[in-house]
Amino acid sequence: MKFGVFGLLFYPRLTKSELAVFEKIKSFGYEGVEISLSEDFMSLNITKDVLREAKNVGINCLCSTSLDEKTNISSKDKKIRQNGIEFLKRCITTAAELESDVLGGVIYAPWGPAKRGPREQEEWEYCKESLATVAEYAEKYGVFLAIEPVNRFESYFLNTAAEAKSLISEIGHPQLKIHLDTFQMNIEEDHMYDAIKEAGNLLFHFHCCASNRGIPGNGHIEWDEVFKGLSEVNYERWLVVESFTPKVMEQEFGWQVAIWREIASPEDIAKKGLEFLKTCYEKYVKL
Ligand SMILES: [Mn+2]
Repeated sequence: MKFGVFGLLFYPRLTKSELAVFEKIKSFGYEGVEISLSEDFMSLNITKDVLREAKNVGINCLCSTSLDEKTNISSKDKKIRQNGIEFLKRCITTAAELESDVLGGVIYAPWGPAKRGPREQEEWEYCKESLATVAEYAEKYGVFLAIEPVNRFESYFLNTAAEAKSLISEIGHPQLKIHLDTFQMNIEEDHMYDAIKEAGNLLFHFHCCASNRGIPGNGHIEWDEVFKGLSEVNYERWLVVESFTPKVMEQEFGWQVAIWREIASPEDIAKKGLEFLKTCYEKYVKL
C-alpha cells in the first residue's frame, strides 16, 4: 500500500502559491497528494505547475471530485446530465495530465444535503447511462472512476459499498471501481470489514480518518476490521488521509464538509495519522 494525504487538509484552495506544501507533505513521509478537481481548480490552468512541483518533490498526484446540482449526471434534465458528463470528462483529462490513474469521489449524483425524497429509479437509470459514457472516455485516458459512497447527510443517491457495487455491476464497465472512506462507512455500514469484503477486487481508492475526521487512530474506527478487510481483498493501492482545514469553509463547497472547528492541527492529522496507519499496515498486511 501507498500513503497519501488530502491537499485540502493544508489549504482551502490550491493555487500556485500553495504548491510549496507538497514539500511538507513529502517530508511527513507521504508518497501522494490528492487533488480536488473543482471547477475553480480547473479554471486556474495550473495543472502543469502542480505536476511539475509534485515531480520535483517526488510525490504522486491522485484525483477526486464531486458533482453538484448543475453537473448532476443522474438528473432528469438532459441538459444538466450533459453538463455533468462534460464536467467529468474535463476531470478525466485533468487527472490524466496529473498522471493520476484514479478519479474518485461523489461522481454519480450531487454532493451535499438535499431537501428532497429518496433516489428514484429513473435517476438510477440516467446515472448508469451517464457513467457508461464517462467510463468509455476514461478508458482512453487510462483513468479509473472510483465511486465513493458517502453518508446520508451528503448524498441521497447511494450510501453503502453494496449500493456502489450494484450500480457498477449493472453498468458492467471495467473502468468503474469503488472508493471507500472510514468516516463515511462509520455512519452507514454495519461492519467495515464486511463493506470492504463486499467491495472486494473492485476496491480502488481508500480514504482514512477518525470517526470525527480527526487523526486516524483517535476516535472509534475499528481499524483492526479495516486492515483485516484490506489485507483479505489484497488491496495494494492508496490509503489517503482525508480531512480538511476549517478554512475550507470559506469555499463555496466548504459547508458540505461542515468543519466548524479545528479537530486537530493539519500537521498532527497528517503526521500522527500516517504513523498510526503505518503501524496498522505492519501489523496486518506486511506479514
Ligand atoms: Mn472521502
